[in-house]
Amino acid sequence: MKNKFGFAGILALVIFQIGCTQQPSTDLSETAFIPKPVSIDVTGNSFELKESSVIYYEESVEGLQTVAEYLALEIKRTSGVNLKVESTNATPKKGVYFTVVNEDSKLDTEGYELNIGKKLIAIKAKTVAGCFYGVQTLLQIIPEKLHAEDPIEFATGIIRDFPEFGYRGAMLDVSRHFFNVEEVKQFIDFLAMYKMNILHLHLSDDQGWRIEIKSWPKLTEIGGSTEVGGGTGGFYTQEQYTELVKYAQERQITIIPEIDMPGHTNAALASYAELNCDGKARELYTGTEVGFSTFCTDKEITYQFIDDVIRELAALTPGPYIHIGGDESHVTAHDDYVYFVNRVQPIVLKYGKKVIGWDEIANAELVDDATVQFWADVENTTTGVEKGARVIMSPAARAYLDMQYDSTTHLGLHWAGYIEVDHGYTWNPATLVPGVTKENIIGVEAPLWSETVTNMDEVEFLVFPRLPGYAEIGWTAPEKRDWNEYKMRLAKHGKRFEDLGINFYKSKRVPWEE
Ligand code: NGO
Repeated sequence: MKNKFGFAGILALVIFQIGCTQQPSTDLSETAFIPKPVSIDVTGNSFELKESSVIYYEESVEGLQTVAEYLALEIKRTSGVNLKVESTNATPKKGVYFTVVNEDSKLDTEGYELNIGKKLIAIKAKTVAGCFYGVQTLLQIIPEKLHAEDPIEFATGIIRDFPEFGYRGAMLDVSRHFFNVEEVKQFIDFLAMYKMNILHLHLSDDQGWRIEIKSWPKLTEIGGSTEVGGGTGGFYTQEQYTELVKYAQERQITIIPEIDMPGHTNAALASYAELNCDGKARELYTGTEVGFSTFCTDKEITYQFIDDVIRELAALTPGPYIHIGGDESHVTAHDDYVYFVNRVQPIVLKYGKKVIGWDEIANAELVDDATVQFWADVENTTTGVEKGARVIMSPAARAYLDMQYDSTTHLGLHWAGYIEVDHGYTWNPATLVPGVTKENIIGVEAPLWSETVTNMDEVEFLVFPRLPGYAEIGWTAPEKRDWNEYKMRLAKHGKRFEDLGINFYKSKRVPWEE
């Protein structure tokens, strides 16, 4: 019998059906992963997470429970579903399973394999960090916000993945404008979503000293009391700072504290008269000029002070690095600058940490294991490499999150140029600076300076959507990156930003999905 709707009718009905029901994708390669994974094998089925599903983690692996619980919390946040988390000593048949293996030589220390089967999602890695990145990949498969009636479905397949660079970071300047503990935690969450593993905190500058130093209390009492524009400023107590360090650690992020010196030190110079060559305390400063302040490099008290600060800071820092700044010391004589940096580096080593400094520190003798952070001066950076230093790539003209997108977006500065989303993405750290190659580079960092940024809404506008691009530059090999392909993936993250309540810049160069 002939169907009364005819062929066209059936076709219309089918199209209507597809349009109405949200068909889950069974093609894992359709997911807009950022950063782009190394390999995706599609197996064409789907896995459904149910209320009864259990998240298992391999017993007796330190830190793995935290990762399993993180996944449970994220599932709860996005879908409202409360999943059980349990340890096990055998591979389960269904649910989600985390395991840390030694034998898979192809997985690098931070790599992972995410195997989504019809009944079991298995995440294995050599380290807990690898498992955490597997979670971030998994979370990108489901929408940011699910309705109670929506199934939590994942297309099946196998993703094997590892990063290009071991150092993938962003910096937050909490000195020019202060950001409190909750705000910094939010920033940490942004980094975690995109598998970044470093948060560099710029803790001191002319306008504010933001970390409690118990042996020099006036640093925060006086030096922390204001900020750009004359607001009330603020600082972290050592307990609060420790809380931040732990919050970051749980997300596989290392905090690198920076005390900028010998320039950019007006807040300290206002707190203690004896740190000035003339013995007179400076006025607090709430403007945005740079390069006018300096520690007194030929007074012994200066080095006693720095020893105390670094001793206390090192005790709060489980990570390997302390950043000593060193940029724009325009009123320190060259020889004094070199003498100063030569004296400060051994103090960092004495307290068991490695030195990082802005590219200017390459003018001094560099201690073993020193790292220079390239931001502006190519010659400084190549000098650093010649002296055996490793390099962090933070080119201002490409990677500064505080540069304006274009002349019509008002937040930010433009001394290094405008950085539209494509301009921030289309560069290769290993070829940008002649004489600085992949072997010299430990990774990429995108700094957010806060002269113009006063609250999280403004932070978000400058950070998104550029941050995912810097995360991808750090994670994905350059031959696998292409702007025209990336922008399509980024476009799909717009909905995610909206669901997270992120105030992002809707660049016209990205075909955002409605
Ligand atoms: C420069 C300067 C900072 C400014 C920033 C603004 C470095 C390393 N020192 O970068 O003090 O805040 O530019 O973009």
